[in-house]
Amino acid sequence: MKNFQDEKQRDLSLNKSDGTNKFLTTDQGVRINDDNNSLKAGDRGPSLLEDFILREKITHFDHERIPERIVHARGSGAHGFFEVTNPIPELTKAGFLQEAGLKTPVFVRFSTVAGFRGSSDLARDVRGFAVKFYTQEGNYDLVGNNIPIFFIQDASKFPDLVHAVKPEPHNEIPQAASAHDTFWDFISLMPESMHMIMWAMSDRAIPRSYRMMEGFGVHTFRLINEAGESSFVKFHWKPKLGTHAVVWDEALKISGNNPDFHRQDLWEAIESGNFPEWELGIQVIPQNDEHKYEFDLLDPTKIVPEELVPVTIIGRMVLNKNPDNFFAETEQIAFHPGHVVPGIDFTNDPLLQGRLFSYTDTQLSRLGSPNFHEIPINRSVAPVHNHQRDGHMRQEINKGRVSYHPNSLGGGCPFQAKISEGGFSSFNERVDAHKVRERSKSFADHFGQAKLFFNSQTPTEKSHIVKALRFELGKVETTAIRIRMLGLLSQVDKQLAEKVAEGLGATVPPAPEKPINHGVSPENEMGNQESKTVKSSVDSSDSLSMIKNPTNSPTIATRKVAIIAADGVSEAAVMNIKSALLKQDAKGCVIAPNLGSVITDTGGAIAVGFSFLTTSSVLFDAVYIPHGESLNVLAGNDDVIEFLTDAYKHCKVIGADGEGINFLRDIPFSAKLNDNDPGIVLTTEPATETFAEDFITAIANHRIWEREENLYN
Ligand code: HDE
Repeated sequence: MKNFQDEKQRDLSLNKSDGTNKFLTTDQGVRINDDNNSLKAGDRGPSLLEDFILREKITHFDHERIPERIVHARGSGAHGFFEVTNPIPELTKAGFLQEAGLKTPVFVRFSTVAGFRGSSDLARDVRGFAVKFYTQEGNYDLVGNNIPIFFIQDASKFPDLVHAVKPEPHNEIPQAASAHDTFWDFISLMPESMHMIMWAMSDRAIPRSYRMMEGFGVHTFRLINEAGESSFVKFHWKPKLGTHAVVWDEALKISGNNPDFHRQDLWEAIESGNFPEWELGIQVIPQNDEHKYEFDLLDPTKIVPEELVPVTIIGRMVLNKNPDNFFAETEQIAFHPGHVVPGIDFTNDPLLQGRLFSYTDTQLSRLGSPNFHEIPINRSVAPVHNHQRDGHMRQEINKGRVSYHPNSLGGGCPFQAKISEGGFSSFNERVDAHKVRERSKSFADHFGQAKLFFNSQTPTEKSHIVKALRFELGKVETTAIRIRMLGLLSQVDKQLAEKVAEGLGATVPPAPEKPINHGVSPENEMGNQESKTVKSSVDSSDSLSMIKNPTNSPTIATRKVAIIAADGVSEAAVMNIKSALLKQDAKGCVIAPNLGSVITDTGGAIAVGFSFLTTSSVLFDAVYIPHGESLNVLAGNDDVIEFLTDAYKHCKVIGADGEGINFLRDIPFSAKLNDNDPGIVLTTEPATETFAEDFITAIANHRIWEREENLYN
């Protein structure tokens, strides 16, 4: 079997350049003799207009920036491959899904939605999860998110949603945050957003890592087989490392300490050979089951519960190469849900239909030309021949006098492909209807699946949702908006609304306020539809909970552990933990009052990774306090107390041995320490394998939620 895994890298190599051992030149290839001084009339005189070297350099610099994406501006990407594990020829004729073991190159870009390009990775937000497959039949883009549904049902509301969540237009505040009046004003008037709000207020919106989040195609798509038969499909990416989040207070602190937290995490994992991996799963709904469920498959605010249609794994994706140049690859990549290949097609989901227009349109202003497909990262590895011509920055030199079809002068070339030759043909769907501006009645359930999601959460997760809503609505200044939101929340779950209300010092309104008209029909206050609740046929779904999620795998690979040290630290203890962590592909990093190295109890020197000034507890997954004279040096140190207190508060595992145990008991939070806390791993016998094993097992459980105040106990 021919594998195409490296094909895109070969293609990109045509455009790569490396200045090592080369002369410095102008853009025209002229060697530069002095790059430090402009040409002047005398060494103290004015600069001369004829200085083409200066003019070229400054002009290029002046035009270096392109508009950032209106949404998903901040992102990070990587190269990799997709490998078929379970081919599905009976469902689709897409070539890249036909044979087990077949590998197709991919580029993936993860992103936040609301923040500007320079904002923090840790905003409470949906994450984009966009995958470009460079297939032999052309580019296929699966442009999804880490949440399987969306805020709105119709594309016409997207500009409103984005205007509402972006910084407010009069003062451009707040950056990368939904916790402000305009967002919640809009949401409180859009009951269809309630299911998505449950997800966005859950810990899904503050992932621990891009490598630890699920991805979803969101819309229902179609698969088309060789016989032209269609099935509906939902796409799922399941991370090998499980789905994990940070806690909100931690997210806020990470934003200050390292706004590039996710970007760096992805970069470092790939550089160190710990390649992030996901499985691709599909939920397949036969064409004849289109109307079988209590929700509409075309409604992007609904999931298909896995209890009704299980997810079948068909392949895996591995990210194994960082970009060489952020701008050329991550910034210039142009995704489009309309980039499909034969065997994959759209449905009439009205949100998807609007997206099919938007993505080319936005590239025209962002990348500046209809030739954006020629930019190396966007270039298809399948041959491209057509009669599209000219335009800004055209790269291709089309030969011959013919640029139209049909033609006889060019022998009819390039010629159309029959379907049997791989020509794309749309699904032969029958459409027979009146032209209307209406929302389907089957979209009117705005609360059924919001309830399903909330009911599926563990008490810890429910408690986090309440706290997130208290935070977000607490930042809203207009009381009426808060109250309107409480009314909507009470339709999801009474207790949820009451607990949020308690934090806001408000009361839940007895009857939810009727949302004002958001449609076009003046005779109906709700626009074209009455908001109603349809009971989900599934009461609770484990796959919706991160804590119960079966994809959680007990591994500590790539996790970071802080080892608190100073001069006099036990060398055996530090080395024992370091090597035990390394065996699990995790990393132990020594943190000390100063950089350089610490002198150990045996007179050796251990390199310090960070000082307390240059790092923070929130950048680590666990903390270890080795014994030794170092503890006397560190006793009473405010930085150490803060470091450990944050680790404790953020439910992280803390390990200590020997006198380290007493050291821990002197930290103020120890008064709250529960003897049964599984995240406090202590031993009087330092540097043993058993201790390292216990410590590692505890870290693999991610967080010790029992420590938190739980509003649902
Ligand atoms: Fe997007 N979206 N979107 N979106 N979207 C863009 O395209 C848009 C939606 C998603 O890393 C833009 O190139 C409309 C849903 C991702 O480059 C723009 C609507 C989902 C990315 C655009 C939606 C997404 C984008 C901005 C409602 C999940 C980043 C820059 C009709 C399935 C891709 C760009 C990357 C980017 C429009 C809704 C995912 C403006 C009109 C639903 C992951 O074209």
